[in-house]
Amino acid sequence: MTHDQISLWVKVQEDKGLDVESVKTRLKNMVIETPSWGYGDSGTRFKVFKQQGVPRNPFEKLEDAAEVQRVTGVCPTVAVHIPWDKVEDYGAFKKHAQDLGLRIGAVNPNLFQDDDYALGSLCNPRAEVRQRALAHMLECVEIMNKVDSNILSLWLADGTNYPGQDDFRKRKHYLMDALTEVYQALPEDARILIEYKMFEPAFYHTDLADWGMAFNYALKLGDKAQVLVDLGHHAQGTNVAHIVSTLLDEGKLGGFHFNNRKYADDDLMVGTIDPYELFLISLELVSGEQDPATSECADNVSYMIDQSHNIEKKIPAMIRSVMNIQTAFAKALLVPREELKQAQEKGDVIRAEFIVKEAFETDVRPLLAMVRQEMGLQPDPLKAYVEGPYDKKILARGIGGQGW
Ligand code: PSV
Ligand code: MN
Repeated sequence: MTHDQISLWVKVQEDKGLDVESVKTRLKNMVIETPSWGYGDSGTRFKVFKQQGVPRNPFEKLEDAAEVQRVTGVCPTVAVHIPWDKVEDYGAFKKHAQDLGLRIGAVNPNLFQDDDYALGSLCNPRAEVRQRALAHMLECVEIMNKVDSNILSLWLADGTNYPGQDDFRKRKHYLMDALTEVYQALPEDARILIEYKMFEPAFYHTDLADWGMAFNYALKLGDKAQVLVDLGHHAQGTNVAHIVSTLLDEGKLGGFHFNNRKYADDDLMVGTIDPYELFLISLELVSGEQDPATSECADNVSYMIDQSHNIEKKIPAMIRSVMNIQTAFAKALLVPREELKQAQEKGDVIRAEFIVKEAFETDVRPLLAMVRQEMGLQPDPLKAYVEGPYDKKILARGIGGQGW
């Protein structure tokens, strides 16, 4: 991207009335959290594929995350998953993150990989299993204290496979009781984000099936409980942007798990299958930030990536996802809100749709190149990674890194 191309882009946008400086500032302030599990080996239900150079322990996962941060500049935090990232000394773990210029982000409990959880964890019909799951959640709260995390991220894999298998309402009460205890144990300034998922691993029902159910628990628990939207967890055709907007308006949008899907919870790289959906979601987020009625909630939304890179290389995949989020967000920032508002109020459907689409179709590469250069980065993070030494250096780790 030449200097002239960038200057021309700025001129065209300024002529259209865009405040390029504030758009740049917003982009520079983005924070996108990457998941420790996105650096490890993963696969499908059928096979975990092993790649050479994958981290062998949680410390090395942080090192990979630091590499993503080095080239993107917007990924200073890393989500961890317990027990996958269980370590002896969390002080040393936190220090390792700090030394790499990172912080620990959300702590994710694991309520799905224990033999005891076949019939559920917090909603299991057996009291001793529920108790065990609750103890694990409380252990994660303890870890939050040790690593200075302020988000407990809950994905509940609980559900049933067959009609009649268990009592929906009983399970609902078990969950409420457990979440109440966890909520009370949360650190002072921390939040619990409740993730919903329509199906899988359970197929008849899941105990937290949709945003309405997650919202209901969050509402009853209190201000420190909010909803987490994972882009792969809805029925085909669901209008996720509308869900985002509703949650924002209610002050209950806590965070995202960005990824992309074609069919179900595919955990593909963000923005690869449906970039327009990602843009429309970004539009709601930007609109939420710019409206004083919703800005407090919007400003605290945690942008996290949740992916499993099965066939692609982990670090470049993560970089691509970050870039795709930035692209969608940059386009959303271009929408002339006042003009859009006027078109909406006049009922000018054609104009309103055009305004939105035009922003989506605008090439924001010059803008992002400029932002990155001003942040002291290379304009193309992927190229910076590929040309750097890290990709080769990690090969020495060999095959057989940590996976699920
Ligand atoms: C499984 O669906 C899942 O992808 C959930 O989205 C969680 O957030 C993630 O795994 C980590 O447990
Ligand atoms: Mn998720």
